[in-house]
Amino acid sequence: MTNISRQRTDDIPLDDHSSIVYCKDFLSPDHAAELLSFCLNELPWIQSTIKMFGKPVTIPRLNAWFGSEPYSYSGTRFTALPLPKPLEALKLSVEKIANESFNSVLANKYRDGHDCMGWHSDDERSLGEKPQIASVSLGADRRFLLRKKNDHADKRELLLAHGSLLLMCGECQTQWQHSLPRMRRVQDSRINLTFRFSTPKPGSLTNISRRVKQN
Ligand SMILES: O=C(O)CCC(=O)C(=O)O
Ligand SMILES: [Mn+2]
Repeated sequence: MTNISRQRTDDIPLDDHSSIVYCKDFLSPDHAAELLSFCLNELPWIQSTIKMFGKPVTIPRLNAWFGSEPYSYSGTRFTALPLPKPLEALKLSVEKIANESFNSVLANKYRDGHDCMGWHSDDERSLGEKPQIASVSLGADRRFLLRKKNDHADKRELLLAHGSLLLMCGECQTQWQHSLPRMRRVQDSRINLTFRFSTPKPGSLTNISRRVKQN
């Protein structure tokens, strides 16, 4: 069954070991507008080509990757860029709510409702066993779907609003998949910023800070 959540701050259990937290009014309207304009105009967006069934496919969105380590995704390698100042400040606010430290951000730009992201989990090995993923949305409201990996009929649906924060917790990435479907009527752009903790590869010179915050 599909549930649409419209509550302001919503702790939504998915199963005994997985939950999501949705904070609709995470950012003030002014801060959200400022960040949206910064991300649209200042981030170094690129459109990647990935390999699907051995064939190159241009993905239907733009990306930028910030952190200390490069990021690989379906054969594409993103060079890590330093986090711009406005996103550094945002990271601190996200960390307070998530009670966890993050060291990387994957930014997605959906130019309009034709851009989308298919079913997947954020389960790269570098993210660890049960990664918490924190996701800030700016711009056009878009549907966000979750489905259980071993029972695709078990689904949830949220409308991710401008200025909201979504936390995916527990076994969300091992037991569930998520996607952002096309919404052809939507003409405005949407930015999504996912905050992650990515463990550097052995031999990397990066200093790992403690993952769980102590305060
Ligand atoms: O745009 C979104 O809300 C989802 C982004 C996402 O799932 C990802 O970057 O892995
Ligand atoms: Mn994801």
